[in-house]
Formats: sequence, C-alpha cells, structure tokens
Amino acid sequence: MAFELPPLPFAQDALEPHMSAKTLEFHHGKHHAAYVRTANELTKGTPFENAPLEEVILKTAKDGDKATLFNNVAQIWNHTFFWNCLRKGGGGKPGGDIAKRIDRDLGGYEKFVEEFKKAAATQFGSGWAWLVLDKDKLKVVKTANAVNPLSQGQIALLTIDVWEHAYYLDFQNRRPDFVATFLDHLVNWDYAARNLEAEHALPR
Ligand code: MN3
Repeated sequence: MAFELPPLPFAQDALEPHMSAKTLEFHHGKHHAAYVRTANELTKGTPFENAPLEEVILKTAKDGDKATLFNNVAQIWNHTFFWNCLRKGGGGKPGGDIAKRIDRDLGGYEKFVEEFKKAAATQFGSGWAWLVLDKDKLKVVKTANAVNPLSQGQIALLTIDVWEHAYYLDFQNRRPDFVATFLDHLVNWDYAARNLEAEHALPR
C-alpha cells in the first residue's frame, strides 16, 4: 500500500490566530503532501513499496545511498507527529505524570521552556526540536532536516517544526515568536502524555 497523506486532526482554521489556515494549507496541503508523493515515487517497484513507514525510516536512516528516500519518509512521519502535537486552546504548563517527569529530569517547566526555546532557536537552518524519552530520561533535543528520534533510538513525545515553511507566512523571520506561540497556545500535552504512557514512538 502506498504512503498516504493523513488528514489534519483539526479543521484548517482551528488554530487561528496562532497558526493560520494559510500556513496549514501550504504546510499540510503542499509540503507534507509532496513528501508523500515523492516517497511513493521513490519506492514504486522496490522492496520498500509495501513496507510500513517506520520500517522504511529505520532501514534507510543509516544508509547514505538512501538519503533522499529517508528524508521523504522521515518527513512524512515528522509532520504527522507534529500535527498531533497541536490543538486549539493548547499550550501552557502540563499536569500529570509528564509534568512530574519534566520536574524530575529537566528541573521544572520553566527550565524545559528555556531549553526547548534554545533548541528550536539554535537549530541552524532546517530541522526540528523535540521532547524525547531517551532510555528512562526526558531530554530536549534538536535534529537537522528530516532526522527524528525514531532513527536515533529515542521515543518522541513532542515536537516543533522549525523549517522556515512552518512559520514564515505567520511570523516571517521571527522563529522565536513562533516557538513562544507554540508553547503558550498550541501544545497538545495530552498527546505528549499518551506518547510517554505508551512509550511508543509512532504517530497515532
Ligand atoms: Mn514542515
């Protein structure tokens, strides 16, 4: 079965004014769709044609000859994961187990915010900032281009896309404002908590 573009888990204008319908029209409808289309073209007639997305990511991650395929399949996964990290009325401080883990492993919510903002701001060029579970410890990490925690043996809990296409229409060059808006108004902590609970890295 070919890779598919999943629908957004919310209406295209649901995140206004923090993330515009226009941004989502392009980011989901053009960029995410293009990764799906290219991955299908690259895998057609190959042993990867009917393989699950995660398997293709893991099998191409360390193979330099498959870099283009890795970039496209990883970006399919990363974007599906990212949409689930967003919700209307989200953001702010989480509660429950994930809050306790942030206190224990990262020194509290304020420290997490500081570290996450720094990771997102200092990812040079295109990439992602993540909250991950690495063995038994929460960590904030950044990755370049399409690289994701799945390909690094870590479990993704939360992410922000810091490719320019993620924020340019709404924030122009002001990436730090986009990151602050994400943290204050958009984070879907329930999704991050479910990922922690399941210790499961796949977009659901
Ligand atoms: Mn993107």
